[in-house]
Amino acid sequence: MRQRVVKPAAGIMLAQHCQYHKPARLDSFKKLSNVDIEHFKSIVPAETVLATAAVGGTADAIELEGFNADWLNKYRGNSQLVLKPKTTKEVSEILKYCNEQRIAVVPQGGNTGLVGGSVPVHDEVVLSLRNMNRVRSYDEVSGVLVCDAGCVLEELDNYVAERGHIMPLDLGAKGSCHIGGNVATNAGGIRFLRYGSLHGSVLGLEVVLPDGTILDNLSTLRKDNTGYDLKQLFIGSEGTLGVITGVSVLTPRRPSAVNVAVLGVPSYENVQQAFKRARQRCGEILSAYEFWDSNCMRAVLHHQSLKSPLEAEYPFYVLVETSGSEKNHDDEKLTALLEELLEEGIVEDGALAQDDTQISRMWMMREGIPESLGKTGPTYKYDVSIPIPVLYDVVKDIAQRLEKVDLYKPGQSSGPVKLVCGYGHIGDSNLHLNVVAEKFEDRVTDVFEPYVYEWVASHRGSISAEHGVGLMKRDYLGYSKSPEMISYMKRIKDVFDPHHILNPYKVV
Ligand code: FAD
Ligand code: 2HG
Ligand code: ZN
Repeated sequence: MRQRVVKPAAGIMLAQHCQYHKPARLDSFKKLSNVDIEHFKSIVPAETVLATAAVGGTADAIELEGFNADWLNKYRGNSQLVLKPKTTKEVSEILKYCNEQRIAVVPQGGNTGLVGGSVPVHDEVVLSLRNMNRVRSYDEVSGVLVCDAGCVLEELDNYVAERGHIMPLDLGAKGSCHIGGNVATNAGGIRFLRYGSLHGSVLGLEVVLPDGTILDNLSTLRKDNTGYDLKQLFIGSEGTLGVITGVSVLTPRRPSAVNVAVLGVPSYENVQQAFKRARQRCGEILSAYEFWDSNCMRAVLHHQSLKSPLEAEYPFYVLVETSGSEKNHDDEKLTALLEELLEEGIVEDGALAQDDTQISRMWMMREGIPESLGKTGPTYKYDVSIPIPVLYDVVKDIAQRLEKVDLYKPGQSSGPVKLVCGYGHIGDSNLHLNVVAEKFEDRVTDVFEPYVYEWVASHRGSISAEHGVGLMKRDYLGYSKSPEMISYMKRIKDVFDPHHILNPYKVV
């Protein structure tokens, strides 16, 4: 079982968090008073109301710290009130009141989001779903799970594993993130290659709208063509249209045979060739194809207690996973693939996991990258979709731009920029470009913002493959969406949230 995902060292970064454009507080939002706190205490259990003295409560500001600061310690709000309702009805009453009173609200799941979407910008009320964490039903025949939005992904995966099934998504933050947060961000992760997007796996949602209306669309049906599929609008809406309180999701049969190999690859060109070959040779049992570069590998080996399964260092590493039901058959296929790749020089070394412990160590190597980079220093993160042939070019390009202006010296772990690296779900054309700096500062940011977004747009990519827009990319949405599309997005926002109380300042 994986542990809750660890936040990078907060102490180092707290002083530096505010290096981002913070929009001004909108005067149209009410400032909370003790009258509001008393009202909330009358509609939800008092112990689920966490209010500071500034608004008539008794909580210490430090108790609200974990709700005000994001995982990266980059974005920080100043909320004086956290509400942790236990039922959908309570969520409905909270929102109805906030809507009437024009009180701004930020829905929060596990707070593992990476784009500043999950924390307040100013004094918005934090509506945490963490107390809504029950499985509502599970159908072992169809594999349909219906649960509260605040269930932790890993706990759900354990729950369905006991019944022979698997959650259709998995990510490094699984020990902390909620299924509601996953749906709200349309999270991708490491099982995307095999099971696809949540737009396909989520069968129904229960959503509370800002005016308190409960939209019960908690269908368990795979097929339903009765007009507009409203739930799709909430998948990836990042808490701006409604609060997701219940989720119905299709869980596939858990594969009984899983094999993992890590490969040492001499060039990015060869990473692509090996992918092509893996698809040819493994076909339907190929379940993940992840890559990372040598800078990531050094960081992960330094910060996690892991040893590389390969003898030497390589420019690139690939993790290949197969999942099937015939152990011997799958073993043969992966072994044959490895032999072929080695013989043809496409890869220079490869290690095949011999047991479950080795499998999980190999995965820790890949999934431990964000945490390891966070321990190295404050990290700028770009999560982009780019056609595979040019996917790694942007990493090289950014490194060169930083070198040119003397902000980065590759191989030296000090300086304004310590590390530029690339990794990600290459099988899904999804690159994570990370730049680890000494601190978040304008002279560094200006080198690659908006340059990265221009670069991505020029290749018809997406400025967010999986983490979403949040506050971070709000002003850059135009690089991936046309003015007409943005205008329709705004109109949809107006329909569901006419007073814009839900997650203000984010997305559109
Ligand atoms: P939060 O961070 O709390 O919120 C995220 C957004 O969703 C916010 O805008 C918030 O307002 C909204 N929201 C949350 N809950 C609700 C709700 N119930 N109703 C309405 N809106 C809501 N992401 C990937 O896609 N793939 C990865 O592989 C991946 N790996 C990660 C690895 C690490 C180590 C970390 C720290 C993050 C990773 N992420 C990844 C990003 C993050 O974990 C996902 O975006 C995740 O889905 C967020 O879930 P959460 O419960 O933490 O949501
Ligand atoms: C991953 O794939 C996550 O590990 C996080 O999406 C990526 O931190 C990042 O940039
Ligand atoms: Zn990712």
